[in-house]
Amino acid sequence: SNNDHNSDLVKEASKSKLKRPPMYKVILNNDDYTPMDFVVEVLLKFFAMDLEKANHIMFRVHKEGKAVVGTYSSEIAETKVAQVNQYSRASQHPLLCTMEQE
Ligand code: TYC
Repeated sequence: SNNDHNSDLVKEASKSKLKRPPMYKVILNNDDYTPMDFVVEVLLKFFAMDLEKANHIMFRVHKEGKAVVGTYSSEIAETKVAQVNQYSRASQHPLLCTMEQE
């Protein structure tokens, strides 16, 4: 329609200014060694979940191999990944947190 053409032109004219920043999924990965209680502790400590949600996400990772725990800007996602991996290594667990662009 005419109006669709108009909004395409408006979008085209303002492409570089109005593009939203990329968002990143923060992912928790399963392993055979990290205790379930530690994973729940991490989800409570770094992702502001309640105990019920933390248990649900932990079991999803355990059964399916990985799960998205949150979606953030690049800066926040990088900080979450670094915090979780540093805390896990300091606690001598192999728990791995990663990120990928949405
Ligand atoms: N698979 C682990 C176990 O059986 C538990 C676990 C869950 C580990 C989630 C990592 O991200 C993880 N102890």
